[in-house]
Parts: sequence; structure tokens; C-alpha cells
Amino acid sequence: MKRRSVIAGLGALLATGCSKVADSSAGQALFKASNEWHRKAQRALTGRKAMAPEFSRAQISPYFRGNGSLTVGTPAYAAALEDGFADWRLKVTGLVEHPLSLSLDNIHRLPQRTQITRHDCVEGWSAIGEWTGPQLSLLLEAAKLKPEARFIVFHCADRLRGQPYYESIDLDDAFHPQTIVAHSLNGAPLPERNGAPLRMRIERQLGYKHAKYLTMIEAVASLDQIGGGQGGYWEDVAGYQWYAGI
Ligand SMILES: Nc1nc2c(c(=O)[nH]1)N[C@H]1C(S)=C(S)[C@@H](COP(=O)(O)O)O[C@H]1N2
Ligand SMILES: [Mo]
Repeated sequence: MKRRSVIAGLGALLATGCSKVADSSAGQALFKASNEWHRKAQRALTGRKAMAPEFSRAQISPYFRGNGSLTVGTPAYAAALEDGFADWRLKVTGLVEHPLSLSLDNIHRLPQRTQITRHDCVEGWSAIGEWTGPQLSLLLEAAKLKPEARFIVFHCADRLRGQPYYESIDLDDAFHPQTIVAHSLNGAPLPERNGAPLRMRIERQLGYKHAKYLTMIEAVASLDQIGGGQGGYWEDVAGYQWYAGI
């Protein structure tokens, strides 16, 4: 990855930051013009743009358990963990104008979001944690999606029972403000069990959507050719719902 393309990407990121503000104030004007306050309130509570609840520091779970893969489990991963993931790269690829390959340092230099949210696993447990990282929207704006892009696929370094773990979401969730590429949990670098060095937080979705050990973010037009074609590991192997909105 050439340094120049990272910089070009980040330049694009700043440029699109402005248009986003413009969009949202235009949106807000329309919103205010509407007299249908019931509908508005309802939408704010349940729409795809609604925010997941956020919690206070006092509510953080004392221990955030790991689930599924608790490590990538390869010698290369053990070595990477040992040296602070200096050579780890997160690629942003597929249907984008400017493919990116970001180091952890690049990720840390982006504007950051910190959020204290509750993780809900379908296996029947929850935990509250404080997550930090750049919004996925920043990376996607830097890479600039092609118009055909409809889904974002998250590729992971681990395999679970021999199959690569992966997940995917639509653009509503991809551009949701609480969808972040997290590098920290409770103010410290992600523990190995929780997906070091990078994992997704997609706060309007159930736990299995939050891909850990993230290596590549791919924009695609269709999920048919990815993995088993159902859009995620658990969707392929156990028929879990692809849309796991909460
Ligand atoms: N790469 C990868 N991501 C994954 C999994 C996994 O096994 N591998 N398990 C998923 C499931 S089912 C849950 S509940 C959460 C668990 O996150 P945690 O280990 O931080 O508790 O990660 C999700 N993301
Ligand atoms: Mo889960």
C-alpha cells in the first residue's frame, strides 16, 4: 500500500465529512417542517437510524467474556500479538474507487468515537462495554463506494470449526453512527479473546454480526458469491437470520 493512497483516502474523508453535515441539516429541516409528530417520534425510536442505548461508565460489566473464537490460533497471529500488531493491515476493497490498506496507526489517527453499549448474544448472555474506534462510515467515505455497492462484508483472520468467519451488513447499518471499527475495549487495546487488534461494533445488530479479528472490509453488490452465500458464518452453517436488528 502506497502512503500516497492512504493520504488521498483520508483527504477524501475530510471532504465528505462536510457533505455529511450538509445532508443532516437538510434532513433536519425537512424533519422540522413535518407536523406529524407521532410518526416522527415513532420513527426516531424504531427506524434504521435510531441509536442503540448507551450506558454510563458505572454500568460497564466487570468482565467482558469472549465467545466463539477466542484467538486466531496461528503462529503468525501469536507473533503479531507479541509485537503489538505492527504489521497488521485492514484492507478496504471490492466496489470502491480507492482501495485502502490501513495500519493500526492509521486507524488511531482517524477521528474516534467512544460508546458504552450492551452486546446481546443469541446464546443468551449480554455484557456492557466501552468501545473506541473510527466510524466505519469514515473508511467507506475515504474509499468511496461505487454506486453498485449494496453490502459491506467483514472478513476475519480466524476460522471456526474449519470455516473462515465472516459477516455482512447493508448500507444502513454500515453508515450508522454507532457502527465502528473498534481497537479498544474499556480504554485498553482489545484483548485477544475479544478480537484483537480490530473488531466491528454494529450496535443495532445481535452479537454474531460483530466480526472480530478483522482483516478486510469488502464492498459488494451481492452476497451470493461470498462464503456459503447467506451473508455470514452462522447464517451459512446454522441458518441464523442475516438481518439481526435489535
Ligand atoms: N471472527 C469472529 N467474530 C465473531 C465470532 C467469532 O467466532 N469469530 N463470534 C461472534 C459471536 S457469536 C459473538 S456473541 C461475539 C462475541 O464477542 P466477544 O468475544 O467480544 O464476546 O463475536 C462475534 N464475532
Ligand atoms: Mo453470539
